[in-house]
Amino acid sequence: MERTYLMIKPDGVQRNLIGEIVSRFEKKGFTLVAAKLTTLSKETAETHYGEHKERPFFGELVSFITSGPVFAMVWEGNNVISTARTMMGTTNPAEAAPGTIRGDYGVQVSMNVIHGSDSPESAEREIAIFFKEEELNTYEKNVNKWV
Ligand code: DAT
Ligand code: MG
Repeated sequence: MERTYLMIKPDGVQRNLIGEIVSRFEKKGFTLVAAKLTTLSKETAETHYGEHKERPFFGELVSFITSGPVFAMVWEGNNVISTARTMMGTTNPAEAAPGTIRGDYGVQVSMNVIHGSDSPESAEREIAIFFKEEELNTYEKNVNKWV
């Protein structure tokens, strides 16, 4: 069973999309393992987005992601890392397919509503940045055998 780190960015929080986005992953059948509304420090944001530190948009990215609360979540399920990325849509919302979260709600590449881990390695790293082990709820649902 796989886990991923998903984060509704400040634009998604302020546009009242938390419920809508959580609902999509619930309805898909994935299991919520942990969630909290939190405001990132500059240090946490720079660690989380460390792979992009040489990119020209890094400063803008860090300043945006620390500009207001984010909704940090861990979700569990079969193949949840790549399925969540598919449900999110491509990075640039202008090109993201209708029906995806970014395709339905995003407009600008720098404010694209949601973050999702892109590999098992990044999921493990990102979950550890945002949650302590004891905050991760492990529980069984029979439905996990069906979806
Ligand atoms: P993703 O969030 O789809 O994994 P990424 O890891 O390539 O995309 O980039 C991280 C975030 O950085 C992305 O969600 C939004 C921002 N970003 C990416 N490319 C950008 C660009 N060309 N201009 C401004 N912001 C950008
Ligand atoms: Mg990424």
